[in-house]
Amino acid sequence: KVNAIIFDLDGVLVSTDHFHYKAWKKITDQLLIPFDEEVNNLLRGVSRLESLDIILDHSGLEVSDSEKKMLAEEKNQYYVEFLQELNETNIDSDVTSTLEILIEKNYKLAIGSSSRNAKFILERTKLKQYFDAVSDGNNILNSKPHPEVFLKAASYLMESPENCLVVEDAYSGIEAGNEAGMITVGIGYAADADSAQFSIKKLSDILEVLKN
Ligand code: G16
Ligand code: MG
Repeated sequence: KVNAIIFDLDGVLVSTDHFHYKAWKKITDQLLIPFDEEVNNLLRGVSRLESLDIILDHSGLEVSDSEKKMLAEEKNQYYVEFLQELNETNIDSDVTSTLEILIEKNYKLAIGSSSRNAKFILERTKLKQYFDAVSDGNNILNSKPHPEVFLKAASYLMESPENCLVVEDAYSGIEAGNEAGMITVGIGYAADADSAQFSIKKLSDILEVLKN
């Protein structure tokens, strides 16, 4: 029985994925290394530093650990600059109406995001009010596909994993949800992930999934 729903943030509730792309693109242009949407898709759900490793791996460029730290920080400065444009008008009405219906149906709702900027994004978009708990990049040691971020969310909600459903746009996030022993639903980029137990086109389709 599903009691709680854990939502990934970037790519599920809000389209910040494009801001991540633009911020990394500034860095890769400076370094004169290639970076495209295809590589960007590999960064979904992956932590900041691990994302940089993936980008560097694709380019063959080697940099020191201290330089990596600086580059990741610089990327975040660009990203946070883009986030200043974000507000509640950037949230699809399908998202807010679905969250409202789920609350009315007494589901507990949480965020399970790899981002260290999750709370800032939730505040800027006025999404924060819908959630009973936020598990994000600040409270985990291992990022997706490790299940930690979702297991923490479940424990904040005081629910056992088998009663939780995860909505994800990243393959790494579907893997993390499965690993956590939760029901997994793929959307967006992960809508055709074979490993997801369900696949939806828009967030409100989750209401149909819950009838199963
Ligand atoms: C998001 C994005 C990733 C990003 C990660 C870390 O995760 O999908 O691309 O690298 O957060 O973000 P930050 O640099 O803000 O800490 P999610 O889990 O919400 O999709
Ligand atoms: Mg995501």
